[in-house]
Amino acid sequence: MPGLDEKLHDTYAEVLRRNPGETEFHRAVHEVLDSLGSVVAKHPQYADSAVIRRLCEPERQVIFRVPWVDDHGVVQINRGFRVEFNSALGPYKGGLRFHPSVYLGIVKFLGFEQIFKNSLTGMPIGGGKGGSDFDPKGRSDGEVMRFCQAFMTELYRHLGEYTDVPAGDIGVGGREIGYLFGQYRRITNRYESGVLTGKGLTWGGSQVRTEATGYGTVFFVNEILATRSDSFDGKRVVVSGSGNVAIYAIEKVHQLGGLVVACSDSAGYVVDDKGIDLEVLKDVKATRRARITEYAEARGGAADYVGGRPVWEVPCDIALPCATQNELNGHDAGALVKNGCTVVAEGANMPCTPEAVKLLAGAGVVFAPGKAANAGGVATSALEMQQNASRDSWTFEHTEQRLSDIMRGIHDRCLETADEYGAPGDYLAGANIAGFTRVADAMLALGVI
Ligand code: NDP
Ligand code: 2IT
Repeated sequence: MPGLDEKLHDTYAEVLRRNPGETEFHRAVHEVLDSLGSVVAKHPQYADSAVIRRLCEPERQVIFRVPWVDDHGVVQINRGFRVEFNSALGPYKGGLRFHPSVYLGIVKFLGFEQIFKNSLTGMPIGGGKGGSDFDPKGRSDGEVMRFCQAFMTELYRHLGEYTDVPAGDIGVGGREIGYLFGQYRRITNRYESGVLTGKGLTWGGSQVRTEATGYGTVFFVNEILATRSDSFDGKRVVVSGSGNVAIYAIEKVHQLGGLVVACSDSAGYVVDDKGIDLEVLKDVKATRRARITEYAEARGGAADYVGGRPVWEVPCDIALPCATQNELNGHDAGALVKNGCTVVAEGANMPCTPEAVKLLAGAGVVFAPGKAANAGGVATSALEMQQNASRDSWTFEHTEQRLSDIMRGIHDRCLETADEYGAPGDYLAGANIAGFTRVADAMLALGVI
């Protein structure tokens, strides 16, 4: 177990033994444990009360069959998941992912990350995650609706505004949240707005939730730059993905004076040296759900499409991985360093492999881990819950200001904690330790449950 403090070896060995084959989950746990050596040395009560071992075991895991009928009358069977990981700080909170790669190990890695991310926001939300191996690509609206209804027909009994509050993630956006909320309302006969977040603005949603993850990531980078008396002005930025997080990261970079010159989807990337045209990108990817090749076609000679290659080969000052896990490896990190990139901030969850993280750190590139940099999405979900609970709705400006303040708070907490534990400037250590101590203290107070 390279790098792990001796006191944590047994905990990690137990995770490996109990969760065979769940490589993404193993990695997420290892990354947090790796930061906790100085914490258990300073505060033996965490080790004594088995708080870390308890944190690694979800409070509850639900796996269920999702049967539905496609447009040809054929019965389809998918698998649904909800992992309710930790509720020491509040109701389980975290998104739903619909993607063919989803299995228990992915949901557990995401749920585990979510505990520390949600803790870092300082808001009253526990950690959970869910999803299905359903692939929305190429499915009609009717098929997506019937799938969502079938999914919620089982999931509803585990949810509630004081129990478990899902939201979106890969493959789950406003359309899916609408169908899920509709079915929850129909089954329960309750207009319980606080049971899901990411709702539409006319039916209980919050301003800025759609934009929040991408905007929040860019606010976080803006704080990093400010500590170096720098700004986005004139910076070349590369963003991976072209979904919800990527689109609004691009929008905020442009608002702050940077230029996003490339973005991607799962098949390839586009380079547009004058800056990504967001109107075109939104039309291709968000409205028409088409392939990013169509972006290059729509831009004529202004943009090029490169298929099957990593977007990280495009030279930039700042890189924002906003697509999926393990999308930026050691080789990609090497290319970024060679081309002079100085900041990498994770809009996605765990997009950088451990080799990449190590290489970036060794080269002096500032690395902002997802559990800090992309926490703006779930934080704004918590703001949506607040508005639902008080039957209120805030303006865009007010909500965006709250988001910006929250991201500054997370940034500062990471740096202060890193300093306190002898790792100055290390955002990864700061995020892991600050996220851990808040939730661990709550667990200690609540007793062995
Ligand atoms: P979307 O479904 O809106 O977009 C996902 C994007 O990533 C698409 O461009 C997709 O390409 C690409 N992508 C997905 N899977 C792969 C893959 N295996 N390889 C390469 N590219 C891929 O999802 P989001 O934007 O919501 O989520 C993106 C990331 O951000 C995820 O890691 C998610 O967990 C994380 N996140 C999301 C939050 C949210 O509020 N939505 C909050 C915090 C983190 P294609 O179109 O080809 O499928
Ligand atoms: O990974 C994440 O933080 C999300 N997908 C958002 C979760 C939420 O509940 O808003």
